[in-house]
Amino acid sequence: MESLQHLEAQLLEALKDIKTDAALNDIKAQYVGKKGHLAAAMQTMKTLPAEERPAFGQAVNALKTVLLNHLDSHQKALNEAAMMARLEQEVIDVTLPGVPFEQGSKHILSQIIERIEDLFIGMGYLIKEGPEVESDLYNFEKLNLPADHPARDMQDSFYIDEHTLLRTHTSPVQVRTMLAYGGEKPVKIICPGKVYRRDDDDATHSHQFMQIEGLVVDEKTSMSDLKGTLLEVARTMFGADREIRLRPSYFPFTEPSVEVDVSCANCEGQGCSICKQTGWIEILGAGMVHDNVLKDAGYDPTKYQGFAFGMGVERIAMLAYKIEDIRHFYTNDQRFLTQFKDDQGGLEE
Ligand code: 2U9
Repeated sequence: MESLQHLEAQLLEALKDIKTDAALNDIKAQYVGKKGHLAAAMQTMKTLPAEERPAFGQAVNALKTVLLNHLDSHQKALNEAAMMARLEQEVIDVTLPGVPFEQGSKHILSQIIERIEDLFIGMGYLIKEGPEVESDLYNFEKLNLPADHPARDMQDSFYIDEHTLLRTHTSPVQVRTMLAYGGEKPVKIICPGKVYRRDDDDATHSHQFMQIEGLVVDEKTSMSDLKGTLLEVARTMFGADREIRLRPSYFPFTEPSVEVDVSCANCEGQGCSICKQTGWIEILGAGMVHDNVLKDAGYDPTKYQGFAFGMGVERIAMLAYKIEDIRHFYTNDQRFLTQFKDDQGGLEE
């Protein structure tokens, strides 16, 4: 009985040094296992006089419960310590600054093209694209520019072979569309895309640039339809208060032809350095489609009329955002590009 009483104290003393599950399992075996101290105590019971055995048996059982409780508490303490150690190792400092996430934005030329596309989609136009490597047939011949026309000079275009060149405008897309429509269906399209001209690059010229051209062919199409349409373009790009004026001009593929000015948003028409004191800025060219062009694309000019227009996207962007050098669009300087977040805002500031 006396040695039984010491067992609890012994166990508590031993547990003080137990830091691992394995060591705890050893101790558990030593005390409450089949060959442990309690089992040995039970063995000694046989040597006791019969009247002492029940009390001894009860004492052993009670002690077993007490020892198991101590072992269990220690196990819980070990588990808790292990969890705390893990938490400490996996600690996240929520006060540390985050890793910056740089969000890109659309190129300013793409933004302008999409804005003009949206305008024309709203007016029922289709967007058409075509090849950048073209035949002289679609790029010149079908646009009323015959073989001896000065605009077809080898010096002015990038020829690939005698009859193949990089397109100098997106007009061949309109020609292809008219031919595909077979001279019967009305046409209402805009054609955005890259074009190429043999120019020396400088602040206002580039051998490659973006154009948007438009073409409407129908049975009652007039110059006033053209003017109303171009007024929408001017107001979309330069602000709701803008006015336009048309000046006579010449293009081989339109007759009559006009150049289109927008009233200067900078000085409200008073005259400033941006509009060279005139109050007006040239933004595009346009006209009624030449009879020869309608005919060559299969449309009967006594039945159909058409209007067409063309604009350089870089020029529009330079005017709208006061960009002074066309080469900024192509050199991918982040300091330039990041100024134009796609917010639809800047153009009408
Ligand atoms: C077809 C019939 C007619 C397209 C047109 C212009 C006037 C024009 C220039 C603006 C600045 C080119 O980028 S720019 O240098 N374009 O002035 N373009 S009418 O006329 C067409 C096109 C296709 C079948």
